[in-house]
Amino acid sequence: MTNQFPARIKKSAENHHSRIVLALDIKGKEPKPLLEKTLHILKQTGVNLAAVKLNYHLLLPLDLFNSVATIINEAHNQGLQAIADLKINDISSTNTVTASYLWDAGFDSLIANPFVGLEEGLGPVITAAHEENRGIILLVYMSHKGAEDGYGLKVQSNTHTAGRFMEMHELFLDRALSWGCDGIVVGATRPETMKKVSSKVQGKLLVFSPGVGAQGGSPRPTIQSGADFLIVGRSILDATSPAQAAEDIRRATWRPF
Ligand code: BMP
Repeated sequence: MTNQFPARIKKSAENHHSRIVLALDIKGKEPKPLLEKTLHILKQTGVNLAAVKLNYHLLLPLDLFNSVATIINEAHNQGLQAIADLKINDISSTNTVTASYLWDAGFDSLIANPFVGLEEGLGPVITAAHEENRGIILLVYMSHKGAEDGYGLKVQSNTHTAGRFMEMHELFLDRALSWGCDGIVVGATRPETMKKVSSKVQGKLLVFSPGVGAQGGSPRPTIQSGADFLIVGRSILDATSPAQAAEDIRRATWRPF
């Protein structure tokens, strides 16, 4: 079966004229008010979004098959895709169990770390995801300052680059392409990298970009540099009116595919 995640998220984007993935990074230790607050934000902002992303903020305190599934269900009812952001990063027997729980809860895609490699790492997860019609998004260059300490390292891959030195993020981009992934994450705080990546990707992968607003990146230039989607958390969640903030970013950044 062909994996339809890229087509589904583009359709959600077209339906809402939105390039926004809302990071539902809502804090709270009591599960019931946390769920209520999340659903409230989702109802207020959903019409301005293409997708939602759920991180440890919700996946640790909430019950996966109950509250998390309810949030995903609400997102789907609003025509939005749901991305699980656990940045999975382990051996394949663990990764595949993690992924199968996430698919059972209803997620459409997950974010993974290419550092662990393909064989006995992410390979079986990518295969299983595509069999289940779900997407895999790989980290290529994260948005925070210290990302340079990892993604900016110069490496020599004997299997991949014929002895040439390249930066880790270039290797990760090649992995995302050759492993048949669906999308990548590149920080909005790295406009030059974004331009290089998008010229190489040329529509073969969706480019998701976190780091606008609170982390210093700018929404419109990030889309103009080639990002397909902006991952936005605090600029919307902490605004006086999350609905208005989402609408403002949506209007400033919408363009058709
Ligand atoms: P904010 O807009 O509040 O900075 O949130 C960004 C979101 O994207 C967070 O959920 C964070 O974990 C995630 N993220 C990121 O900020 N940088 C990356 O490189 C990768 C991420 O997933």
